[in-house]
Amino acid sequence: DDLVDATNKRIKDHESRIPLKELQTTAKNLKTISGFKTTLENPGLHVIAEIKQASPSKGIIVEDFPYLQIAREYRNAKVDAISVLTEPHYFHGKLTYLREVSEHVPTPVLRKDFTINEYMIYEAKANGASVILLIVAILSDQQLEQYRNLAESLGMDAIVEAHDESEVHRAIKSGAKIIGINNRNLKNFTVNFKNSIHLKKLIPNNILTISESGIKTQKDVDELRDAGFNAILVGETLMRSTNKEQLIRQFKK
Ligand code: IGP
Repeated sequence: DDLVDATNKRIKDHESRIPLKELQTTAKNLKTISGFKTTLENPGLHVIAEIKQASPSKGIIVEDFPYLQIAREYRNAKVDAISVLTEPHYFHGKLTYLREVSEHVPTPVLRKDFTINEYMIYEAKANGASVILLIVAILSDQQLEQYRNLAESLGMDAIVEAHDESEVHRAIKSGAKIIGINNRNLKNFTVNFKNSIHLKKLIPNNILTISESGIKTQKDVDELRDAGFNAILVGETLMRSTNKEQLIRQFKK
């Protein structure tokens, strides 16, 4: 709830600086990479690598934050997408990180933020995003469907994020084409793959699935691959790694 309140305040500030009309024009004219969903449809476990400096559960993760260099390392390791945090208060993110990363590497970029209105969707596209995140816990059924349709009409894909059984059902009902299961319990920050592996079974095979958060070891990755996930989203483990390329190549095997 704090996060949603903070997001509301932040977006109000942006709206007064960049009017919706202006953003819509930029969003419609900007060429971004499409085909994230098509990539996930290929066989194998895909990797989405995240760029973030901090998180609510860990605080500052890395002091040094050369985000463009990290983006290039991810790209060299041939990740399937790069997730960029744009939320400023809890994750120390910035919209400019999203825009610059999208300008520097030819890899689809996910805007990782708490999308709560249409303004943020145009803003994502106008800053180079190929994919947005829609979190079931903070949106109504109507918003989930409407926001996904808007994203798709702008040539983006939407990851619909769930972390319990009822949220998975709502994600499916909303017509999600890609569902992200968050392994992290947002109330106590514990991570549980078993939960994610159980929830995966509730999702029809025509919907693509991503396992998100708390992925550390090769064993974690193998377990998620065996469970049939199409992709994993890895943040902290990669941010802390001194050889990101090698770690990603290993995960992909
Ligand atoms: C990455 P981790 O534990 O590998 O750093 O997690 C990602 O899943 C996490 O950042 C995340 C997130 C979110 C962040 C998942 N859902 C929603 C912000 C908003």
